[in-house]
Amino acid sequence: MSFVIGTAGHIDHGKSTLITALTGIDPDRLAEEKRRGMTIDLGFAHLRLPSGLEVGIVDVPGHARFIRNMLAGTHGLDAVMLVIAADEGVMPQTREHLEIIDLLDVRRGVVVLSKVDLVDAEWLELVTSEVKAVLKTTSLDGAPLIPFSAVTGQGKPELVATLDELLEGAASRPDLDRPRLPIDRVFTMSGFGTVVTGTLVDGALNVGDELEIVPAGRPARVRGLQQHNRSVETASPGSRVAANLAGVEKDQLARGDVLARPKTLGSTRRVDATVRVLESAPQPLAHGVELLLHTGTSEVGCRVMVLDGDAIAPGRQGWVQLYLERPIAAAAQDRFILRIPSPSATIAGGRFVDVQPRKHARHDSVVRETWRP
Ligand SMILES: Nc1nc2c(ncn2[C@@H]2O[C@H](COP(=O)(O)OP(=O)(O)OP(=O)(O)O)[C@@H](O)[C@H]2O)c(=O)[nH]1
Ligand SMILES: [Mg+2]
Repeated sequence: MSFVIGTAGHIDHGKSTLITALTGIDPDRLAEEKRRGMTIDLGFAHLRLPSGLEVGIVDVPGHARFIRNMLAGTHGLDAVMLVIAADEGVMPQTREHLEIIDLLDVRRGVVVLSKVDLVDAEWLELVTSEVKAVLKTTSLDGAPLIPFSAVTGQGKPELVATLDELLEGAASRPDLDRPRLPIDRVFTMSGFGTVVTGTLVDGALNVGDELEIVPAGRPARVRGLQQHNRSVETASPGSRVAANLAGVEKDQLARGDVLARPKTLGSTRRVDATVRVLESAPQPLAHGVELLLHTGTSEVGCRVMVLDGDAIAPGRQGWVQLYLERPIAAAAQDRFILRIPSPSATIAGGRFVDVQPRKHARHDSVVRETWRP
């Protein structure tokens, strides 16, 4: 059994430093990241917890400009570590990442109050109550808060024990015998060729599997598999996977593509979905608006058709049909986020209900009647 934990939180609050403190692995691998001292793209590490459980860790950037990378790293998470610097407290991307976690319905999480070496007890108390209040209306309400310092090591044993407790009751990801690997990284390794990485869901992958790249429809064969830097014959759902592929070049693949068994995963340009608009949304979700849709590791422009009314107000839920700019791999029940491209803001999120729907007329009563819970 293996699980995937992600980080979340505002820029410079200590996410990557925390991962290094926990695992000994620096998740910032790009030269530009090292030079600028900030995360730009996703980083990966792994950890064996005291229980023996192996977890993959995904580190995300906090900078608002790289939110699309954060979104690609936040699919398939079993738990999240929301990192909030004790000296700064709740900041804009603390809130935005928390909203995304909430919309994606990640329910297991821990808040790491980092940099506690920089504050006194009185200040820590103030920040703690601020954080508890902000969590209240989200899926992380009541999550444990752990004061932590990468400088003194304070909080590290408690955090590791808490991660074990969070995952103790977690069921492993379902094996639907329909493996999907939404790709988050593509690179070449000399002597091996094309390698892709991702968080595997819905089924296992085996060395030798003949797969299809969706939506392009191109075939690829699994030449080798790695989990946590070890070669394996089979990778199980719910784990971080690196797959060495034969029959496909690096430039024929990109983040957002999905590896699946041939003809098991459709691609689509139209989806029916249920959405919830954020209380903090800068505008209602209006009929006809053009937004960015993020699901799995993919990002695509879309036009929103509101099916019950002209707009869905902040804080409300409703039904929509989304028209996508280009086909993406999608399955019913997949979660997604909708963002306003400019000025960039998260507005809503939800779940696909039907990924091969017919075109609906406005105010289509059939939709409402068949979908109302
Ligand atoms: N004093 C102190 N400094 C810390 C601690 N953790 C991180 N820092 C410092 O805070 C700065 C930012 O840390 P990072 O780990 O890069 O922060 P981040 O959240 O990964 O930032 P982004 O990836 O850009 O969002 C670095 O200079 C760290 O050395 C801590 O516990 N105590
Ligand atoms: Mg970082």
